[in-house]
Amino acid sequence: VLIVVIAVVVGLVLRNNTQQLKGTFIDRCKKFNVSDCQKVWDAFEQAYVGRDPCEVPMEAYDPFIAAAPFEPACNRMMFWSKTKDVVHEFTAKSDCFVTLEDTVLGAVADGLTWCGKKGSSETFTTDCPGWVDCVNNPVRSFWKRVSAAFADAACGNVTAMLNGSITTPFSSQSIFGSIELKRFNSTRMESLNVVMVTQKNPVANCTNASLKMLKAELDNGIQYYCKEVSEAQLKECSNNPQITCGACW
Ligand code: N1C
Repeated sequence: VLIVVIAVVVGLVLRNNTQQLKGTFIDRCKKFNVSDCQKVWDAFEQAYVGRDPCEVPMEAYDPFIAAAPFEPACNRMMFWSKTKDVVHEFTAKSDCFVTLEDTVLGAVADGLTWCGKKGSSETFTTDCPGWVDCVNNPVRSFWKRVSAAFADAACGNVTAMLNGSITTPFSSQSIFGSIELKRFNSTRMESLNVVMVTQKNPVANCTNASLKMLKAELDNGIQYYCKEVSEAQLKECSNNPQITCGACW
């Protein structure tokens, strides 16, 4: 028994970064009933392994997009900017809305950090470039590429949650502003419904100047709406799934 225990402990210690990240990735992938998660992992890994971690463009993830099965959920797609926690607290409790992280495309990597190194076949999870250290880092390029795929699929009435507690709820430099909004297409989409999430003393509402830029960037033919919803109201809705889907705002 002791020998087995020692062997297991040594095995765990030797388990390297590649295997840890891969384990998490594959476990999450399997929750989506994907038939070949190894294939999805291989496509993901080839984007950055053996490369300089500042030289991974978003196109490097094209094979990953091709390998990961993804079906759009018309009228239920939820985009967001600077509201990650609020959005997920809200969507976790019901199946009314689907964020990118609720699909296999986003779920496999949510909250993770990874990169490769020139001349190595390993995946590293520490000492990787941060979001702003260089533009073409593996994590940032990943989110750009999967966000583009998610937005390309946007159909029907689409929702976006923005943060009414900051002075500029819409930023053209965010992934929402620079990638997703630009790919919304009026042949598939009816409307964009902005939900401005406010706290007790809102800093911004639907009349905020930054929203003019959003409207200007929106494809002609897509209806634009904006509604202010308090965080308290959102909480109430998510605790009451019947009203969450249809009549929360
Ligand atoms: O730059 P943002 O917001 O506008 O990006 C949010 C936008 C959403 O609509 C998502 O579809 O882009 C997509 N997206 C994610 O799904 C996602 N999950 C985790 C973008 N970024 C995502 N992250 C991490 O959040 C990412 O690693 C980066 O650090 C933030 C970007 O969030 P933001 O600036 O609030």
